[in-house]
Amino acid sequence: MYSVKCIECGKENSEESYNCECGGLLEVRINLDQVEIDFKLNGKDLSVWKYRSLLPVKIEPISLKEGGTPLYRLERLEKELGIRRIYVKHEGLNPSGSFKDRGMTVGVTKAIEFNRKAVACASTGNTSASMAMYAARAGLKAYVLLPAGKVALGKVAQALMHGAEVIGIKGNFDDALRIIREVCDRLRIYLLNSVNPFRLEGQKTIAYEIVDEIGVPDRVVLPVGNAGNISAIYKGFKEFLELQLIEWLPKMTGIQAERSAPVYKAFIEKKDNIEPVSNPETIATAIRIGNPVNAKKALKAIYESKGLAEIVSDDEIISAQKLLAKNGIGVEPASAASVAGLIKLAKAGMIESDEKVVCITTGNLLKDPETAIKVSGEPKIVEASVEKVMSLM
Ligand code: AN7
Repeated sequence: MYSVKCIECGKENSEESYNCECGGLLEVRINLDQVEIDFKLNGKDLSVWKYRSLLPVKIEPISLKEGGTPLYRLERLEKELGIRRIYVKHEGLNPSGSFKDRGMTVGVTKAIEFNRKAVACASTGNTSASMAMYAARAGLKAYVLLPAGKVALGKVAQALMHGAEVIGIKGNFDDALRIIREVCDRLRIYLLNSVNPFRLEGQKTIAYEIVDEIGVPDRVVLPVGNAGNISAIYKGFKEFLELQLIEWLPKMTGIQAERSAPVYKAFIEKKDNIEPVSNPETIATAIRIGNPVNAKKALKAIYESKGLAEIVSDDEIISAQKLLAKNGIGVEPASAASVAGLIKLAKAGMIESDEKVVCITTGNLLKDPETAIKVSGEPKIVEASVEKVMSLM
């Protein structure tokens, strides 16, 4: 019903490998002509597991009821930018507060299928929080490698509280991923970074849910770090196209922080792979990544769908975070990059006025309380009296 194949040489690999012998990335291929679709696209009961018939698992999944995230319209921004429809799909409302839960419910289920006792990841924060939560649920040992001092507080708290062994390294995310890959090979620990093709299978359900609720959009805009999510969502749309559930593919539009932008740079230079950025930096620490492992898949998604890549500054990210907050949508900085990118592209005339656009906000405001307070200002402190309080109102 599915197989794991190399995107470069096409060779079938074992389900438990993360890389082809030729070095190519792996992808799960669902045999779509044999699938019996047992869901209705009626906008109801959205969740990752509504689409189980298109997900490659053989056992009852380890689930915390992920997916089914809300889609909000931004009417004021539609008017301001002159775009027909702008939606935000708020992935920050998943169980651990980010889209990673969609991938982890599948990834941790595979760890159980493969009879593993431990899972591990390198992370800018959200992957580790999500993995720790699902590993706890499944009763697995969890090991997390983080770039020390560069992970938002809420995410570290989650990884620790859910019982992961949390190790900070004196290096960045890219160093952490290189190290954990080797450690996982040596100790036969199951690796749950997005080189694991099953992670992306869960995340492709973002595309399914969007179609389920509003039909196929013209464009999907999202932040790009390790470039897994853009690849996963594109795969979801492509599968629906092949199943003739939709009639076109949305333009996949990836947004990076300007000093962590290898995918953007490759896009501008019309290349099909990136050159790593050695010292990535941004206030959006979730996407502070210089050597995204899924870059090839992501660039393919952007080119094939006639999409775009764009960069945004930290100031633009924070403005968009505040704009979303003023619309009642609380997101962490990386998530706001999607909306910041849309605003920049729209002002540059790169978005058609009749487009139906969906921005993915990938993580919750509470993930990074320190940045939120830093950019909003501290609360005012006064004597405990009615007069003093009223003097500030
Ligand atoms: C909020 O947690 O890479 O392009 O280790 O946390 O699929 O990597 C997080 C990435 C966007 C980028 N928004 O997604 C990690 C990690 C948020 C994120 C991304 C991340 P990818």
